[in-house]
Amino acid sequence: AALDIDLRNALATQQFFLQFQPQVSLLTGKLSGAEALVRWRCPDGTVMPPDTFLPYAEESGLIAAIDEWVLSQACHAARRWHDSGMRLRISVNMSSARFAQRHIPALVTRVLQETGLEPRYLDIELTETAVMHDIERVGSDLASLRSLGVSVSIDDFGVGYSSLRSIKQLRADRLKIDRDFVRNLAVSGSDRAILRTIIHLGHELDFEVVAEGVETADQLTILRAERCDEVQGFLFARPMSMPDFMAYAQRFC
Ligand code: G
Ligand code: G
Ligand code: NA
Repeated sequence: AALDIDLRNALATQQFFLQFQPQVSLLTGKLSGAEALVRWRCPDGTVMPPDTFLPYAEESGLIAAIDEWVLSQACHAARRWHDSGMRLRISVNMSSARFAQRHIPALVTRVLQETGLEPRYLDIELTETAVMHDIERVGSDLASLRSLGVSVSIDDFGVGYSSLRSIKQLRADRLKIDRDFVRNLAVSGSDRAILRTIIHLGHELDFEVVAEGVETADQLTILRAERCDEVQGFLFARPMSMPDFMAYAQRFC
């Protein structure tokens, strides 16, 4: 309960902030966008990663307000990139709890209007587990988002509970391969076989495939050879502040 009050206060007093981690296209070699990642700067100055506080926010229901704040801030940030000539996409995480409330398409419509961001530059990330948990309801919201022109990515793909049969029901644009499959890529033949299979299956079903947690040049070489579309990870950059990301993007372009 104490943490609940802290989180409410944190939201009210702007203690949350976003960092941005680049996503790079292996097709063009260019920056395609960034994932927005929320952090909490506590009054004592320590910065808390999302894993430490989002579960509590989900329990108390405050996650809805946090995700809304993140979405709005992230779209404002992308709008600023566009105003400086950088046509980059922003990826925003949405919790499953938020989706369960069914107002996501309306919220996204409102935030796009407020920020003037073109819909195709917004990507909504939802975990595989969240989608599969309630494929009927979530699926119809995903379809609504896509009809707005917003893209949808299935996050942490491969560690959830999708059966091969249910994958074709996923109404999404991208699969983000969980970093569990990337970690041992260069040393494990079976991990490489799984990764290759996910990429092939994804392409056959018209998904783009993104790999996260790319840390080494060897991993990148393999991902390129296996025709992965996009990569994200410490090899390129850690999540960065807005000014650092803009400087990075200007150097990259
Ligand atoms: O940034 P970091 O790697 O510590 O993030 C850990 C996890 O927290 C990520 O897997 C990500 O999905 C989740 N996360 C980060 N930012 C947000 C956010 O703004 N909203 C939601 N719902 N989840 C987030
Ligand atoms: O699952 P999701 O895409 O939301 O995860 C993003 C999280 O992963 C961020 O919190 C980020 O800090 C972390 N992350 C990003 N790149 C790497 C990486 O190359 N290695 C590791 N270990 N973590 C990463
Ligand atoms: Na994510």
